Amino acid sequence: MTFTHAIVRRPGRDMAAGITTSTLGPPDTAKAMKQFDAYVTVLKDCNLAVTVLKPLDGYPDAHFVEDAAVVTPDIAVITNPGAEPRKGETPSVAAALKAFRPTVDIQPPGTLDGGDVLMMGTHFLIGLSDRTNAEGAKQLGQAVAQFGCTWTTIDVAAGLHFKSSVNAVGEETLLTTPDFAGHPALAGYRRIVIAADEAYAGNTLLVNGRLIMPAGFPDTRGKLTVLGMPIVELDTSEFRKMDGGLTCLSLRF
Ligand code: CIR
Repeated sequence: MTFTHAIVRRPGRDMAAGITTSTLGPPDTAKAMKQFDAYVTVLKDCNLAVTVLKPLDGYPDAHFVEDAAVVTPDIAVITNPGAEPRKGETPSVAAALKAFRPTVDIQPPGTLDGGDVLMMGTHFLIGLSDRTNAEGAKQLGQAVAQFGCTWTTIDVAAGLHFKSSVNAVGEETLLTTPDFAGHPALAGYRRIVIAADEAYAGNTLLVNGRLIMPAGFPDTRGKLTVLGMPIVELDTSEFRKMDGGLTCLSLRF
């Protein structure tokens, strides 16, 4: 799929107050800003027009914009994030998306985080996690089914979101951690399985023929080389401290 746009949000100075399970210590905010700027530069290098939203006061995770919406070629589904402190992030993302797509809202009791949704062409893989429940997945599935898309759910037994572990690195190719490699829902795809000690590299992003991967995972980089695409490594250390990574930092469409 070719993307033309991305929406990102500059991290706020309060980003260290976000939710995390990581034991890597607090993020260095100044360093995170530089990492964010480098990320935006790479998205622009991939020929995307990038909309940069302002930090959202009181929402220290709001720069992880991917969780607030799922943007398809037809619609933008505005999520109901599963974590209570993140629910107020969606209105400003919905406002930004209204210029591009009709919007549809996930309604409670459905909860959904965009990080659990992987679009493989017209098929949606939807992770059921601590953030995304069956009702939220069903509402998303029904919304995209109106446009001829199909969907299936997958239990997320490892990692925060489904895309913490599994991502598209080709139209029919997935990069996956060993935890998901044998899952029946992924059986129809070519799978590149990364080593367990490089699990964070599962959060690699394919944009317009380029692979953007977190820096410092040489084994995974070697495995991705066979795809013959340019690979760009980005340092995401400060976002990793907050359980985030490359896919979480943007909405691409
Ligand atoms: C959270 O726990 O919600 C944030 N600290 C991290 C969100 C990462 N988002 C993503 O993987 N899509």
